[in-house]
Amino acid sequence: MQTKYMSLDEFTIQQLRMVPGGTGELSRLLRDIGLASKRINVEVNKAGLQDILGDMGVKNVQGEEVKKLDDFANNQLIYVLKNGMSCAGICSEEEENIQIFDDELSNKSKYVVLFDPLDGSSNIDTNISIGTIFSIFRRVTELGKPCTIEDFLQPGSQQIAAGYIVYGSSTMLVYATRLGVNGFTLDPPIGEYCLSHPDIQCPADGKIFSVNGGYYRQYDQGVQKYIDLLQNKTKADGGPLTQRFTGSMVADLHRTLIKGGIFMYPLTTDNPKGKLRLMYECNPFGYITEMAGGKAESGSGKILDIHPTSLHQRTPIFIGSKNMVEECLSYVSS
Ligand code: P6P
Repeated sequence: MQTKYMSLDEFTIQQLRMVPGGTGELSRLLRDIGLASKRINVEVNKAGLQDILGDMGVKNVQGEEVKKLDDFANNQLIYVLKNGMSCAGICSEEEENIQIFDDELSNKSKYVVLFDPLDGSSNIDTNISIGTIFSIFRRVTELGKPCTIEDFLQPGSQQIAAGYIVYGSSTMLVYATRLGVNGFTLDPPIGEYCLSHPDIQCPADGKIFSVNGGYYRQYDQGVQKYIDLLQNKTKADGGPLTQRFTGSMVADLHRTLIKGGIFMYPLTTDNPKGKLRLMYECNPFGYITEMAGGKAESGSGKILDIHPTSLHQRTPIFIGSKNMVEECLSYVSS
C-alpha cells in the first residue's frame, strides 16, 4: 500500500538505494537531527506557557544574549548527535570550540555536523518563526580516530548535505544533497516529517527583496544603488516589488527558496566583515539555494568557495533567485 506522504525515513532510504555503496549513515544522521528538532519544536510551541522564554543571563561566543530556548536547542542537538552513531563531532554557534565525540562508535563515523541550534532567537519572545540550521561534511581525517578542526574548516562546496527546520505556522524540515532539495512537514498525530515539497526549485526571478532597510546608511554605495533600483521598479520594469525582512534568516530564506526573491545581509560599518556566520548559516543556505537552482554570493565570490579559517567567521551574503543575484552583483561586486 502506497501512503500518500512518504516519511523522512522512508525518503532517505529510497534515496540511499539511488547511491551505490551507500551505508545508510547519512539517513541515520538526518533521522537524529529530525528527532532533536521534534523535541525542540515541542518547547518552541509552548514557550509562552513555561519559564523557557527570555534570557539565560549569559552571553555566547558571539557576545549575544543566550535565550533559554537557545540553550535547550543546543543541548538537544549535542545530546542526540553524541548518542547516535553517525557523527564524529559538532560545531555549534553556541560553543566556542568543536565538540569531539571521542568514543569507539563516534570515531568510526564519517560525518561531522555544524549547526545554529536556534537562529533568529531574538524573535522568540514575539512569536516570529525561528529555525535550526545544519551543515554536514564528510571527515577528511582518518576514521577510527577522533575528529579534528580540519574536518570542520572545509569550503561549503564540500558539504555532503545541508538543511534547516523552520518552526513556523507548521514545522518543516528542508534538506539538500546533490540529489536535490526536498521539504518535509511535521505531521503531529504521527510525529513524523512527511514529504510535502518534493524537488524544490528556487524561481529564477522574484518579486520580494529582503534586507534590513534600517542599516541603509551603513551600506556601501553599490548596495545603496541596488536597493534604490529595487525600491523604484515600476510595472514597466517588473515592479513594484515587495520588501520583507523578519530578522529571522531561516524564515526569510525559506520564503526566498519557495517564492523566489533576494535576501541580503551586506557589510555594514557596524559589521565590516558581515554579520551572518559562514559555517552554520551562509554555507548551508548557500548549498541548499544553489542545489535548488539559485545563487549565493559574498560580493567577492561564491559563498561555497570561501576557504574558512575560523569556526565563527562572518561573511556578507547576497542569496536567492539566480537572475536577481546576478543583477545585484553588477552593483555590489568588489
Ligand atoms: P539584524 C538573527 O539574529 C540573525 O542572525 C539572522 O537570523 C537574521 O537574518 C539577522 O541576524 C538579523 O540581523 O541586524 O537585521 O537584526
